[in-house]
Amino acid sequence: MKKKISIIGVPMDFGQTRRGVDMGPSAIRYANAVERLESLHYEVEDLGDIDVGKRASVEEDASEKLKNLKAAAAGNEKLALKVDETVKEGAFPLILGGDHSIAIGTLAGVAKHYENLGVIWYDAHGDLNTGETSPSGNIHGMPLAVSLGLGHSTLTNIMGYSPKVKPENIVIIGARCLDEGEKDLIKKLGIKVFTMHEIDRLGMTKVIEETIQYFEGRADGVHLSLDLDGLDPIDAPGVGTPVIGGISYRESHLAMEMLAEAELITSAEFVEVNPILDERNKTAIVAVELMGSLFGEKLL
Ligand code: 4U7
Ligand code: MN
Ligand code: MN
Ligand code: MN
Repeated sequence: MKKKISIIGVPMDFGQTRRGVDMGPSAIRYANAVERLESLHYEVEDLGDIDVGKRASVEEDASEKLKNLKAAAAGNEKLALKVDETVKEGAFPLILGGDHSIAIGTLAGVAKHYENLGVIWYDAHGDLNTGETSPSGNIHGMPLAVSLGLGHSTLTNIMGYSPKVKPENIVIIGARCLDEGEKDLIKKLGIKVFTMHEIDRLGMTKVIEETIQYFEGRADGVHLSLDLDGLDPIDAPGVGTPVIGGISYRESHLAMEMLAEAELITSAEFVEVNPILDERNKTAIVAVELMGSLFGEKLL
């Protein structure tokens, strides 16, 4: 019997300023996520959406550099508890975003179950900013730093422990837009990054082979945090912070298929799908197709 998959929607848009990403979970469900996974003979339970509460008041927002800090923290606390429950139950947590700030809650809920949780950060960005380095104050640019224990304590202390992940257990894939502070942090902590340069140069096959090898004997579980803006905006236009020159649809499929074959991934999230910015739900459809590959779908 295949492992049960528990789907958790997180209609969060507090981590950035463009509206619409809160509808990401609906768009992904509308693209038949549940049916797709069921067709692969998984037992799928859709737990519905986390109630992320209300956006911060204008006053609260103005008093803090991190935009919507309290609201984002509260939503992530709830998400963390729900994710924790699903892991305890022995199910595979599959989280649908929502902006990428939700990785704070996902990782808080997952990481306490592992000694050495590995993280694949599939993204155009590093999401390694803190209040000090962030050019925008948007929390969706901070979740990886927060999970390393860096940044505002309201975020780093979610679920009452910190850090959630160790720098040597992280692999970033697809980076092509890094802020200066993020570059410094990557160098200082020695975080493994496959930028677009390495993907072009080595090819996705080698990148994923090296990633799998890297986690062998190092991680006792691996979380995949897939920001749809890791893909090229031609293939995934419905995202708030698109960056040209990204990973192709085919390369992404290959990556997911190889991860499925290696049976490496123990939890996953698909984030930053914004149906208002999308073209006929294309980005949500791509997300669901990649989910299919990640869970072992094959043509023949
Ligand atoms: B995403 C940015 F300045 N680095 O911090 C920032 F370029 O979750 C973008 O990866 C963050 O989509 C993008 O605001 C966050 C910016
Ligand atoms: Mn991104
Ligand atoms: Mn991101
Ligand atoms: Mn984005």
